[in-house]
This record gives sequence, C-alpha cells and structure tokens, in this order.
Amino acid sequence: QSGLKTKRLGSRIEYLEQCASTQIVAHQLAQEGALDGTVVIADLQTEGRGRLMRKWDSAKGQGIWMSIILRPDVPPHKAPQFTLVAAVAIVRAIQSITGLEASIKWPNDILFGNKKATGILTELQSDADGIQALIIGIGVNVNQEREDFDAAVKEIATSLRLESGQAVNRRKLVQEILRYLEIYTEMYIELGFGPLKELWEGHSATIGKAVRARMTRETLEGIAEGITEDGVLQLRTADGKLHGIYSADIELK
Ligand code: BT5
Repeated sequence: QSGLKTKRLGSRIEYLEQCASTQIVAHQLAQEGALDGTVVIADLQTEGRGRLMRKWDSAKGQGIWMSIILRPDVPPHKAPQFTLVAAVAIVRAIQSITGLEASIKWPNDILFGNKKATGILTELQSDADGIQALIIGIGVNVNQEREDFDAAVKEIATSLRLESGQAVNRRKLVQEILRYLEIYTEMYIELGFGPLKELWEGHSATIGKAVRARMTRETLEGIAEGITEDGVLQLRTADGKLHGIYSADIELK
C-alpha cells in the first residue's frame, strides 16, 4: 500500500519509470479530465523542465520528480501563490523526515545555504470560465551524490543526502510532502495566504536581505522587505521606492 495520509492528494497516482516530463503527462491527464488530487511521479525524466523552459536535471531514481493536478475554485490571479504554499509544505516535509532545515528563496527555490535542492513549477490550464486545472511540478534532489549532477548544475545544486550524509526514503518523503500540501492548500483556498504568510516568512532566505531581482525587462537591486498577502515580493530600492515584484529570478547578494 502507498501509506498515504491524505484525503484528496494522491487519490490517483500514476507512477512511471520514465517520461519526458511529469508536467507534460499531468497536463495531458488534466485535459482528459483527471480529478483533483491526481499525482504523476516518474523515476526518470528525459526532458525535465524549469521556468521559461529551462532544463531540470532529473537523475534516474535519485529524486522526487512529480506533478500534482489540483482543481481549486480560485480566480487565476491566485494561482502563483500555490508555488509559495507548496514551498512551505516541502520545507516542513523535509524537516519532518530528515530533520534538515531548508530555506525558501522567493518564489520557487528551496535551498541549503546558497545551493538549490528543490524547484517548483506551477502551471495553469485555464479558459474563459477560469482555472480548469493547476499543475504543480515539484523536483526534489534526494539521494544524488555530487557526481550525479549534470556539469551545468554541479556547483549550484545539492541533495538531501549531501546535506544530511544519509540516504533518504523517497516514498516517505513523497507521503509527507502530499500530507503537508493537502493541509496548506486547503488552508490557502479557504482562508487565503494570510495564515501562511508568517510560516512562509519564518522559512524565508530572502526577506530582510539585499537582493538582485532579474526580470524580463529590467533588473532591480534593493532590500527584500517582505511579501504581500498575494505573494508579491516587496523590494525597496536605494532611492526609497517600494517595488512589487510579481515574477523574477532572485540573486542573494
Ligand atoms: C525550477 O525552475 O526550479 C522548477 C523545477 C521544477 C522541476 C519539476 S520536476 C517534476 C516536474 N516536471 C518537470 O519537468 N518539472 C517539474 P527554475 O526556477 O527556472 O530553475 C531552473 C534552474 O535550476 C536551471 O536553469 C538550473 O540552473 C537549475 N537546476 C536544474 N536542475 C537542477 C537540479 N536538479 N537541482 C538544482 N538546480 C537545478
């Protein structure tokens, strides 16, 4: 048995030995009507992807490569916060299974020091009636040794095994991520980000720090003062102006 402690998430689990990307499979299943809580997990992704079609290194059998289909009744502008909600769930799950304290770099990275152990990719299927499905992609580096990473990420990536010095049970970690994700997404859908904001900030590697925010059209430097109830990063530049950042790559200075 799967050992799941959830009501909705994981009600259907599609386990694949290999696929191009669990995001692609999940999009397909969602289009075919897969229910809220459907989870796609693969042992190996040949075309794992990050934001803006960047490559996600997905070594065989050593990480958690999964996508979760949600069908929440929320307006499209509430979709990006699911990334923040998922980040809190993953940090708590990692803490519960390994005792390790990871930190969150807004919006979608989970770090140990300045090395990335997890990336989150939230994508939408929507039409004129609103959100049809949210596909939350989660990639956690679990049992990689340093030489298992692609040359491109070797210097910037880490795994739970590298951090703790021990192999970590992937199945238990998946169960725990889904358990927290169910609790926190329900909280978010019912009550908004307010109750989760403090929890998020408590795990944040970004807040109060000097950062550089690279956006498509400009780059801003300043102090990350906080996030709003909508998950927008508040960046104070040297001229005293407060900027709301909706989407960016953040570099901690
Ligand atoms: C992300 O994008 O961090 C989102 C990653 C989501 C991956 C999951 S795995 C399951 C599901 N199926 C998919 O195909 N994707 C999702 P972004 O913030 O754009 O970061 C991408 C960058 O992270 C790359 O350009 C690399 O610099 C770095 N990177 C790539 N693979 C990595 C890895 N395994 N560990 C750490 N960093 C990595």
